[in-house]
Amino acid sequence: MMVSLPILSLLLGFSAATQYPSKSCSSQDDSPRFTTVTRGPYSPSARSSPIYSSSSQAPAPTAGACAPYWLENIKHQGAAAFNSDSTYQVFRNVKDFGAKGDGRTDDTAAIQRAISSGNRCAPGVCQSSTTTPAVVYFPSGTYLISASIIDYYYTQIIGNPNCLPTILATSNFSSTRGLGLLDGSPYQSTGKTGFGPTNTFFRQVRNLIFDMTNIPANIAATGIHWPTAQATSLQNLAFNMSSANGTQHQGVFIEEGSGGFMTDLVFYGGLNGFNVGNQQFTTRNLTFHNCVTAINQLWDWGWTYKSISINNCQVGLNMSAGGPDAVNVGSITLIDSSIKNTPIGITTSRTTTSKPDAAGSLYFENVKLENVRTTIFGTNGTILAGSTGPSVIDAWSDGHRYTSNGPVEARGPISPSERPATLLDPSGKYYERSKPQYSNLPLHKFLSVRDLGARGDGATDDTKALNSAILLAAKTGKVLFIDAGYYRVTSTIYIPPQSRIVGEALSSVILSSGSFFADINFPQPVVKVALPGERGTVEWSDMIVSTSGPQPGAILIEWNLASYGAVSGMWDVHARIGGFVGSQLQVEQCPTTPNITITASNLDTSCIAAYMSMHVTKFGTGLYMENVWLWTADHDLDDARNNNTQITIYTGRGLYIESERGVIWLYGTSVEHHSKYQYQFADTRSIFMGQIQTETAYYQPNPDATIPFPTNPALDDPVFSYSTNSTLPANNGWGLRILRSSSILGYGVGLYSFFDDYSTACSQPGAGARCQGTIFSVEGGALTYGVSVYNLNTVGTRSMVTRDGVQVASFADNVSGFVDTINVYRTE
Ligand SMILES: *[C@@H]1O[C@H](CO)[C@@H](O)[C@H](O)[C@H]1NC(C)=O
Ligand SMILES: *[C@@H]1O[C@H](CO)[C@@H](O)[C@H](O)[C@H]1NC(C)=O
Ligand SMILES: *[C@@H]1O[C@H](CO)[C@@H](O)[C@H](O)[C@H]1NC(C)=O
Ligand SMILES: *[C@@H]1O[C@H](CO)[C@@H](O)[C@H](O)[C@H]1NC(C)=O
Ligand SMILES: *[C@@H]1O[C@H](CO)[C@@H](O)[C@H](O)[C@H]1NC(C)=O
Ligand SMILES: *[C@@H]1O[C@H](CO)[C@@H](O)[C@H](O)[C@H]1NC(C)=O
Ligand SMILES: *[C@@H]1O[C@H](CO)[C@@H](O)[C@H](O)[C@H]1NC(C)=O
Ligand SMILES: *[C@@H]1O[C@H](CO)[C@@H](O)[C@H](O)[C@H]1NC(C)=O
Ligand SMILES: *[C@@H]1O[C@H](CO)[C@@H](O)[C@H](O)[C@H]1NC(C)=O
Ligand SMILES: CC(=O)N[C@H]1CO[C@H](CO)[C@@H](O)[C@@H]1O
Repeated sequence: MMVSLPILSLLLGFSAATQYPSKSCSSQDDSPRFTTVTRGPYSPSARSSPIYSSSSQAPAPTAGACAPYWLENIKHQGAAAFNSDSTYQVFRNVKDFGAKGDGRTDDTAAIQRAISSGNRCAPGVCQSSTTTPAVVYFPSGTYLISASIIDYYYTQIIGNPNCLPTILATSNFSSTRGLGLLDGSPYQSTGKTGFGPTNTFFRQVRNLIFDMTNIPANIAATGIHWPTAQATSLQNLAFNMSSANGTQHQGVFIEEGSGGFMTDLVFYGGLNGFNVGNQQFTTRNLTFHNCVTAINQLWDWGWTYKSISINNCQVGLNMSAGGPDAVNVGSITLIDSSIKNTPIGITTSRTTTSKPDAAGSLYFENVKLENVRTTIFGTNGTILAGSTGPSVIDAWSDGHRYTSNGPVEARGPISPSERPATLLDPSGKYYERSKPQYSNLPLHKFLSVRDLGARGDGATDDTKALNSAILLAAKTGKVLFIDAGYYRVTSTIYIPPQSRIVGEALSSVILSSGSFFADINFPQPVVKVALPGERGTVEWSDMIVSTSGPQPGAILIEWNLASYGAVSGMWDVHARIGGFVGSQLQVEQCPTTPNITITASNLDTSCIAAYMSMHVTKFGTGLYMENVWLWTADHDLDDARNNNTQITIYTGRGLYIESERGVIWLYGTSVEHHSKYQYQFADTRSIFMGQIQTETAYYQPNPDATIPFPTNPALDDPVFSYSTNSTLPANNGWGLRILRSSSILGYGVGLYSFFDDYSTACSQPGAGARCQGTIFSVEGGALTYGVSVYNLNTVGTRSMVTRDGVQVASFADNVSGFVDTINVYRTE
């Protein structure tokens, strides 16, 4: 998304020179007397035996024996298809740029060369670009740095996962260049970060240790500064900070943006492990040891914390920013986590009279405690006592509840969600699984699609070559490496069961084109994962599916695969529709037309770019999706004016799930700017959502959701009727529509409507949420049950939830700053 929001202006004054004020820990001394409570073991009512275990990374070999990593040694043939420099290098090994990794040589300049060479998109100079992607690879070693490494747009920074390389700061580390050992978007002289924080997409950092222990404890050192947005991830990183009394170190610092996903991070020491604020984020498997405050929440709308382990800290999660008169934190969802040997679990500033009314909303479920003096500490002392011995809090919430009726201002225990056993691991936690990196597979277990004849040059028709490479890899049990490139396809790409496919630099793009995908009444999948009825598993990561030119009949991903007893996954696989070189759907072709009334007859049909982003059919089941962004571009990433110029691209539907069995996990997914809906679930069940996020198309209601896509009853399309009554809310697409479905669990749901025909006046604070009438629809009468949504945040929408067409919750009852927040919504 690309709006700048008022709340951010509070933080824009922040710069590298003005460090975030360090906080005093003295409030611990005011903590209330020690209290003990013991609760029974966690026992969600619907639990029976789970069917699989949450898997982890392959264990790293013992020190000294560092196994080679296939990515380091595979032939490097990835290319930037639409970069005019034919010698442009996608894969960069930092050692080829002069880095020594010997722990003695200052590698700062060499690492920076590896990132910047090739005329790439630099912060402060370039807003965004898709033509200069890079993998910056670190072999094992210790890389000494004396100043910040500055990240560029569209960069994957990857270390050898078999023995994590260490980025070691010198004792005289200079912070004049940036904020942090790695600065994802350094502050410029303008006082703003280099890349617009809500437009900083397509980047990753994984498999590294950031060691700050040489930097004196009293210096406010930062591991990673990461003000980013969708399609970004941090994975498998450790932060080693000073544990000295008075330490000012922090691990990850985020002050703005619209994220995003992070997982498998470990923090040692420091004042704050996490010091973060952003519209929304999904974060899981974070472990904190010996931090003063494990998580300091600066602000948010919604943030989902899953599988968090906090050990030997002073404070677990401080969400009291702003104080009761101006609560900064919209909502926090914390599940399947533990807090141990930490005097204060959570501090909040929410009270019955705090402002804004619905802010500071907190939901937690299945949280283990051990030796925690106070679980929740409020402005006037203990809100929820702690526990000396081990105990579990099944579920507890603080905020606006809509259960049998609402709103009810509620604080206290609540019955936990009824968790379908099919979604759980053996310990009763929701199943989770990190992106496979194949660290223990030898190089000969990989095939390169380019070796097998696919060109990926953006021009050649690669349909045949890609299809046969995928089949060969599946048949021979190999992982298919899709080298960076744009693979133009003119009919469907079929991914059979047992496929394992991995892309490069988030720039391995399947690009549909031509007449096969041109019929709005006869849509075709671009990528079809299994045929209906096929069983098995598929692993697919780090890729993008896109369209080129008008493709009104393109379904980007169709998922038919049935996985039972094992789980299939999509990690960092995104749909990107329009807004990049090669799409033929840029500002030249598809400008916005806010001052022209768009009708079926004057609508520019050459900008109808997809029928649907993703369809999980009746057959598809056992699907794990993590960090998946289905994006219809709202602006041009390769705008020649370097100004993120907005564009109008029409796509019909976002993510449609009609799986009969369900069993689908959505960790850190977002779906944006489709016409009829972003998410729609029909006749399905057992779906876990851990922070989902949507945006309504910016052009709506000009035109509204009735055009250009005809209603397809076979897909249970919502029926909109065109309204000429200007006092009625317009027919914009749904953010989330649930019909005839059960056991739908939303742990963090953000449904945003910022615009009315490209004007944001309708979503400004105090404007009366005028962008959209309704955004979240629960339908199907008694056939829909077991829907639980925690921390629903909406923007610009009058009615936050409707049940069978009747308003359940009005925004006016749940104002929470820029957003409106409901803490708990449950159907019967
Ligand atoms: C910083 O320390 C390194 C040794 O760790 C030394 O080589 C270098 O000269 C120092 N730089 C400055 C600017 O003091
Ligand atoms: C952290 O740094 C200390 C001091 O350099 C070192 O002893 C320790 O092994 C490091 N821990 C990790 C996890 O890197
Ligand atoms: C930490 O430092 C403060 C003041 O600098 C001092 O009062 C306190 O006793 C110290 N704590 C420990 C555990 O050393
Ligand atoms: C959590 O992250 C740590 C650190 O990367 C990793 O060792 C562990 O396997 C992860 N756990 C799971 C369940 O993935
Ligand atoms: C929590 O953070 C606030 C600043 O947002 C600070 O004033 C307060 O002291 C912190 N509370 C604790 C217990 O550290
Ligand atoms: C907290 O304490 C203050 C000062 O004693 C009091 O005015 C306020 O009403 C209390 N708030 C709550 C929620 O108890
Ligand atoms: C559209 O209309 C508004 C107000 O009527 C005007 O301010 C704006 O300049 C117009 N935009 C264009 C692109 O013509
Ligand atoms: C860049 O876009 C902004 C609005 O998004 C506009 O005000 C400004 O004039 C544009 N600048 C250029 C150089 O096009
Ligand atoms: C428009 O809708 C409003 C609200 O439902 C209604 O009161 C009004 O009569 C309608 N106007 C027309 C012209 O139908
Ligand atoms: C239930 C509840 O707290 N409702 C409040 C919603 O917000 C408005 C304005 O902020 C209050 O007036 C209501 O009391």
